[in-house]
Amino acid sequence: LHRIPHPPRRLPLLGDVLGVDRATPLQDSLRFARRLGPIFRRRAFNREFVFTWGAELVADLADESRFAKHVGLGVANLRPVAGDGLFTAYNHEPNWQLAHDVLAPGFSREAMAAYHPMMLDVAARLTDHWDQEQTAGRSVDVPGDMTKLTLETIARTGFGHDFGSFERDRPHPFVTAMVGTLTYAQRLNSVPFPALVRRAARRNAEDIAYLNRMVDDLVRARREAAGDGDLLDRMLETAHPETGERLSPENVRRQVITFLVAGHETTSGALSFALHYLSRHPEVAARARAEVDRVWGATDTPGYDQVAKLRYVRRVLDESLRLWPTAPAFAREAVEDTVLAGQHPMRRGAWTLVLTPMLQRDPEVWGADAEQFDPDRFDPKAVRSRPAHVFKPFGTGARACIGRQFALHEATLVLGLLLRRYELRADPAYRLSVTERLTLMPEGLRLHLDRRAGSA
Ligand code: MNH
Repeated sequence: LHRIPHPPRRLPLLGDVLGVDRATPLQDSLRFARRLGPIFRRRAFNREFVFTWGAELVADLADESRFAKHVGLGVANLRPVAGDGLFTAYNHEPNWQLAHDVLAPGFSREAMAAYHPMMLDVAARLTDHWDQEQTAGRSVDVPGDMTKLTLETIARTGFGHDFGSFERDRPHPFVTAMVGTLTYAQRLNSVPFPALVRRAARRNAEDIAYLNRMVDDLVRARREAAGDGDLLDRMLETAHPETGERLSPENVRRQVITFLVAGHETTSGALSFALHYLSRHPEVAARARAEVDRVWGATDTPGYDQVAKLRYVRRVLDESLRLWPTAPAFAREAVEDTVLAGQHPMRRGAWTLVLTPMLQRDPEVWGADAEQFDPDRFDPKAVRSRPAHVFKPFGTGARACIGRQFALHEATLVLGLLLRRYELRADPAYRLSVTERLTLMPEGLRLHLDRRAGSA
């Protein structure tokens, strides 16, 4: 451990908390990373964390025979909300494998193709809203509207539910409660004793109680009237293919909350960053738009297969997720005593936090212009020229994101629809500012729209 660098000046109790901002722990860590190199330590309130981002180290951490997901920090702080749901389950909890096996078919190609028309319906509500704003000469609230879109999409495809987000002036109480619990979970990492935030803790308990009530109502309604084979039907009805076991009612509640939260917040951020970059790179937007016109022809309601064919739009998305992976870190623990990359001894259970944004900006891998937005980094030749495990926005191994295809399909579809319908104009005064609540989101991003001639 003594070989791993740390900041020079350390306060006896506080540790390395000088010059850090409680609201932006991730961006602070990125600054430390640039100073201290591919592996470093940070201490706060007598707890010490090891951060890793060097490509060689991360590739070694991806070895599933020696390392596994660690449920720590922000993820562990979400246990009161999401319990042994898929995202927050410990590796050894039997409900992880059970839920994984029961729910994986909900993300198969067939399942995705069935979600596609529902995604189109929700996207039409977004474009209706944007048409109105455009006609009225108003700019649009990108992160706010992307959050409405992605919440409605997961609610509709997963649970046959409609939050009515686009008909509301203020976010749905579910969103407020969810943002509350995410912010609280992040904040717990930067206070020495939870007792210091007693009022926030009470607020958090209320948020969790609200989420539980809302989800219990939703599940009760479904038990009375069957759905159309969505995720919730699978949770309630599907027995494990081998053991015949089913998810318990308490676990179903945890899974519904998990999917409603994990299924929209990160996709919303990814779409928002992509729209920001498209508005700043008109030549990229023009190329992407030309591809949409070519692949979709005359139709504004593409079929399922016409989305995967938007190769360049997908590169725009990948490049946005490279610079701002919206779930910006994941933790790995040693499953046995081992030596990380032949250099750093780790005891069984020791863990480190992988800083994805730094991994994905490492100039040794991505070149001297790694901080620049350039979707051509993801053309197939360029991808083949890079080592494995240098692009990890969806995590790694058995506990990687189950919703990856879902998110990529939804986001590519929506970017295609928006590029086809609008020209995006950035506010020249806007400077990208990133807010953190475990996930990342561009703050205060508004865009002006022009309708394209000929779009229906
Ligand atoms: Mn998602 C796990 C990123 C969209 C549901 N997700 C993860 C992990 C990352 C991640 C990183 C691994 C975290 C860890 O190792 O601790 N997820 C994303 C990103 C997007 C995303 C960047 C969008 C862009 N995720 C989605 C969507 C859904 C979803 C959409 C659901 C519809 N994610 C999950 C679930 C897990 C997860 C569930 C936990 C999987 C497991 O541990 O088995």
